[in-house]
Order: sequence, then C-alpha cells, then structure tokens
Amino acid sequence: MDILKDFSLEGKVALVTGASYGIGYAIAKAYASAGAKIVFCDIKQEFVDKGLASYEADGIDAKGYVCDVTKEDMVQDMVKKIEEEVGVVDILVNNAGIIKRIPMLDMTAEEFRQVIDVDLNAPFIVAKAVIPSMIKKGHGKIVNICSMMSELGRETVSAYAAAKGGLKMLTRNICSEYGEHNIQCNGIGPGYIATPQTAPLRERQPDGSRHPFDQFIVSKTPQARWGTPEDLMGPAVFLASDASNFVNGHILYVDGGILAYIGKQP
Ligand code: NAP
Ligand code: GCO
Repeated sequence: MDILKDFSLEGKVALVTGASYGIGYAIAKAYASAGAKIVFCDIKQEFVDKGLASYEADGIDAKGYVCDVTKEDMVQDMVKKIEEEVGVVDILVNNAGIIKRIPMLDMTAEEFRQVIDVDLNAPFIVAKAVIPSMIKKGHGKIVNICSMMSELGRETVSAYAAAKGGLKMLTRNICSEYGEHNIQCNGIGPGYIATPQTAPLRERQPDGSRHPFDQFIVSKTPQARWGTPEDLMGPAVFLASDASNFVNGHILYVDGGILAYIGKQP
C-alpha cells in the first residue's frame, strides 16, 4: 500500500481566494506540486497579473480571475467561468482576508462591517457558489483559513476576532450540513505568520531594535519564531487530499504551539 498516494491532488481543480501572494500563494504552490490545477482570484487586476507572473516564475500554469469575494454576483460569475474554462472546483480554500487594528471604541460600524464582510461573509458566499457542483460530483474539500483569533482575543482586533470566531463555526456548520454529500469542510488556524498582513507587527524600531510585538510573539511561541507561509503547505495539502476524507469540522492549528503555552517568563 502506498499511503503517499492519498496525499496526491492529481486531476483536482483548486480555487484559492486572495492568492496572489502571502499564505494563499504558498498553499496554491503546495497544491500545484501535489498535482492540482490552480485557479485563484484577487480583487485587482494588477494583483492578479502579479500573481500570474509569480506562478509562472515558479513553473505553475495557474489561472487568475479578478473577483471581490464579498460580491455574490461576481463570485457566482467567477465560479461559472471556472467551471466552463477549467472544470468543477474540487477544492476551495477561503483564504482572502483583511484586518483592521483599531481599538473597538475608535472603530466605526462601517469599518467593523468591512472586516466581517471579507473574513466571514465572503467565505459563506464562495462556499455557497461551489458546493452545488461538489454535491453533483460526489465529493468536495473546503478549507477555511481561520486564525489564533478564532480562539483568542487581543486589543484592537475585535472585528477580526469576531469574524474568525464565526468562520470556525461556519466551518463546523458546512461540515454538519453537507458531510452526507462527502464534502469535508475544515479550517486551518495559522499562528503568527510573516506575511504583508503582519508586517506592521514586525517592523524594526527607529533605534533598529525589534518591534515589541515581534518579541512578544516569539516569547509566546514554544518554537520561538514566527511562522512562514511554507509552514502551512503540508497541513493544507493534508486537508485537501484523500488522506483527510474522514476529518470534518476540524480546525487544525498550525501555530508552533502558541495555543498550548502560557508564554516564557519575562
Ligand atoms: P495578506 O498578505 O494581507 O493577503 C490577503 C489576500 O487577500 C491578498 O491577496 C488580498 O488581495 C486578498 N483580498 C483581500 N480582500 C479581498 C477581497 N475582497 N476579494 C478578493 N481578495 C481579497 O494576508 P495573509 O497574511 O496572506 O493572510 C491570508 C489569510 O490568512 C487571511 O484570511 C488572514 O486572516 C489569515 N491569517 C493570517 C495570519 C498571519 O499571521 N499572516 C495568521 C492567521 C490567519 P489585495 O492585496 O488585492 O487586497
Ligand atoms: C494580529 C495579527 C493576527 C494574525 C493571525 C494570528 O494583529 O493579532 O494580525 O491576527 O494575523 O490572525 O493567527
């Protein structure tokens, strides 16, 4: 028996939202190396073009679409085009996301809504667009990119934590509602990963010292380092492959142990 065959994504179509760079790009790269055909979207043509150039440089024949995942009509059109031009989506990664780091009392309701829209409403919209064809095909994999903030709060990220907590429960509900159609819906909860989204938390101070938050995260992580997008590749392939066909409604935390650790004594 060759157990590694179960991790193959040969012949599968994988849609990764917001995958011109960052975590989504790394996951798409991993899926391509496991044999999947990659389709991705980004909100601006310039970022889709940037992403296509990166995929090409990495030897990946990806297809990119301009799509704001918060707009249901755009998402429905994109999925219809993907089905016509590439094939039915076998694997969906709801990766696109934003964060606004604003103290709650200073945050406007509109700013709160914008974060909820991208980080929670959009995964609902995109999942709703791909599930019907997954049901017809008799299988599907949905991977929602959750967060430490699906479990923990911290100052200034009220909207993001609310969205990612909700995304954890949306993950469990898709599992509950569509598991009987052989659709597995799971989440990945990355720890603190070095991407553009967290760049402000790692900026060097004027005196050249490390950002206080950078030092804080390293002290809170048993592996004493920030994660990289590459750290998410293996777990993402596992959750998209036949190797996880009886894993459903699970949030797999890829955090270097943060959630298990009280933190190093200062
Ligand atoms: P990132 O570098 O900011 O990339 C986010 C991507 O999402 C960008 O390509 C962005 O495109 C796209 N996007 C944003 N709004 C969109 C919309 N309305 N429609 C389509 N695409 C949209 O973020 P990241 O660090 O790679 O994070 C990716 C995911 O992982 C997010 O869901 C994030 O919450 C989650 N996460 C990140 C970390 C971390 O430490 N980095 C940890 C846990 C979870 P544009 O550039 O064109 O806006
Ligand atoms: C923050 C960070 C985190 C990470 C990630 C942790 O401001 O606290 O941006 O939210 O992005 O979600 O898992």
